[in-house]
Amino acid sequence: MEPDPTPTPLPSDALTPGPDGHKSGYVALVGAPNVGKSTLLNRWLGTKLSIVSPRPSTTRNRVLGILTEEATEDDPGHQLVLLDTPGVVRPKYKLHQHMMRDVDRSLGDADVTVLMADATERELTHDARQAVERVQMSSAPVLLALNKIDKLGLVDEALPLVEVYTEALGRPADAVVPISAQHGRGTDALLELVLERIPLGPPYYPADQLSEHPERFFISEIIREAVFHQFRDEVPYATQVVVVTYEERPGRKDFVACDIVVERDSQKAILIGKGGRALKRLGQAAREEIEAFLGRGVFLQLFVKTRADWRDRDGHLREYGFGR
Ligand SMILES: Nc1nc2c(ncn2[C@@H]2O[C@H](COP(=O)(O)OP(=O)(O)OP(=O)(O)O)[C@@H](O)[C@H]2O)c(=O)[nH]1
Ligand SMILES: [Mg+2]
Repeated sequence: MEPDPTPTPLPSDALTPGPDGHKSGYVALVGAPNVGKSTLLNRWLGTKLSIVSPRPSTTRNRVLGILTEEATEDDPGHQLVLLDTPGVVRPKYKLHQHMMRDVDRSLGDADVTVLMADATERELTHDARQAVERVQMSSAPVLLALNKIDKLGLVDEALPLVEVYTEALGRPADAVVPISAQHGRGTDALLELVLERIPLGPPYYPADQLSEHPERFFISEIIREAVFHQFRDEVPYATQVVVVTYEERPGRKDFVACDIVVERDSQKAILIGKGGRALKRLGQAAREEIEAFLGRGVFLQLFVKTRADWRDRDGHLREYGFGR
């Protein structure tokens, strides 16, 4: 049997409206690859929802996380729908075009945009400039988050970068906040500034809902993350993971079978490794993460397949969920 996907949002009138003063809205996290968008999403949610790796272009979809603060006597409560997005790049493959569509879609939905930058940089990289250009097309307030300040001796070292961004944006950001998403510095202050700009409104989702993607999505992402950590060069970029079977079995571990798709037989050989050892190690690492995420035991089966140039083939991209 197919486990139920996480429920989709209820129409807001099906939910009890929040008391006066309740706020709700969408927050897009946008920026060049590797600046720490997914790390910030996870930090704010207090849980690992979006995959993270030291290499650029890890995130390939918009990843939605729901941050709910229920009303109390002193606080009317709020619900922020956080949208982690793929790092902005100049599209090289059709896959990238789909990724950039997710960025623009998120910017279109945003009540507030958090434009993230790497505070250790002194000028705009090409990708960062592209990110600014996309952000300029949205009318939402823009908060500039200078991330990775833990790598700076003094926060002031990031000041020249603020000027660079002001010039590129054509105006000052609504606020500039130095943060360390990894260590949790400045992230509460940034959240407060976001919340100040979120409109009044009822919650969109039930209070206990964390996301709206099906469990299958997170399973494939966890395996992709493990590939990013275990393999180098082009392999992680040429890899897509498809959950082929997902069965809950009463009294037994869940059964999950996945295809790991790569573009060339040489990449397939690398993923499998001598005597299947690399694939075994990958399966072990991914299974542990999946079990921690699902909170139950999993029997994981991985198959490696070659689909030439899937990143540029419409049929394959559709099959893997891009372009819907
Ligand atoms: N030192 C330091 N490293 C950070 C911080 N935030 C994120 N990182 C690291 O930066 C790398 C990229 O982080 P991600 O969160 O995957 O970045 P991203 O912006 O989502 O990247 P893409 O999905 O590729 O666009 C990872 O190795 C993180 O651990 C930070 O505040 N300080
Ligand atoms: Mg990311």
